[in-house]
Amino acid sequence: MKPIVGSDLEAYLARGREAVERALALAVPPLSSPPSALHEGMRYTLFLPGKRLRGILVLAACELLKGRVEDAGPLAAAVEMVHASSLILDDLPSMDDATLRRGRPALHKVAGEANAILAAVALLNAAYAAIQEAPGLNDRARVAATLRLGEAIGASGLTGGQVADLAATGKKLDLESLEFIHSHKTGALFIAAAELGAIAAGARRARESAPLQSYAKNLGLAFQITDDLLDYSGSPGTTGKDAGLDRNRTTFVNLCGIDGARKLADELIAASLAALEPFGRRGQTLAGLASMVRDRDR
Ligand code: GRG
Repeated sequence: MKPIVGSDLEAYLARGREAVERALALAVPPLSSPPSALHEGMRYTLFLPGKRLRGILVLAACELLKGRVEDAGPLAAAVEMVHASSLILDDLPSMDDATLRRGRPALHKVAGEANAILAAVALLNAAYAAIQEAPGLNDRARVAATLRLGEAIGASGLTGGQVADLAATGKKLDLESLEFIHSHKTGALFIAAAELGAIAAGARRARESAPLQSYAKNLGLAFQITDDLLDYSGSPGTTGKDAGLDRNRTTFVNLCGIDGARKLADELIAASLAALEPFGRRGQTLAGLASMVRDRDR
């Protein structure tokens, strides 16, 4: 599978980011709604510059399965709202105790902990509302998207992964336990993003969405490994996040070494590309996203 590369990839990602921003602007409740402090909090992290990778994945998966990209917009917005909610919660003093997010102070630093928690909860609800109000989806698709996103957020996804991660703080883990944590904490939302794109395209048969799930599963874990590599060697000026927050945790870098982690990420990216083979040339854009994850510096 040959990915789109260079300026074609850059242009594709820029168009994807713009489409996700437009969908978010439509989906997020108006700033004029009371109470203004809550609505400002909901927008703060959400509209700081993120890569929008998960939202782009929703749109690209829909496009791959010949759906209408505009039908997938509200689902891309829902996934990005869930992602922003998870970042706000993850940054709290009781979790990662991070000070910096997307290049700016974390929400709890500017709005206080209580307001940050409430903004995160309200973003989750806005995500579900976006699915219910999606104009291009039938009821069956809305139910499927709601269920899949709920699974990804809950005990068998982000929340379960986060609890396992917090419980492991200060402990030495083996590779299997580390993969369990991150396939839930990070990977689950990548898989849900690809599945929501497939749902927007009207895919019902496992034959269509199973390769996408396999692509997203491998991509999500590779993304986490590159995140660990950037936590180790990236600079806050480029990543927009605190560096070295992982020093009390087992990471792919301190477990496998830099070269070992790099090799594992490359293998997972190769597996994600292989999963796209059934789609032929149409898989080029998702292959491009995978190469971006492999080579990213932020
Ligand atoms: C109820 C939504 C919810 C979550 C509760 C807090 C929590 C459980 C889970 C934390 C999940 C989390 C933040 C995982 C880390 C994933 C990760 C590597 C994030 C960085 O993503 P990027 O680099 O960020 O794509 P941008 O800013 O570019 O979007």
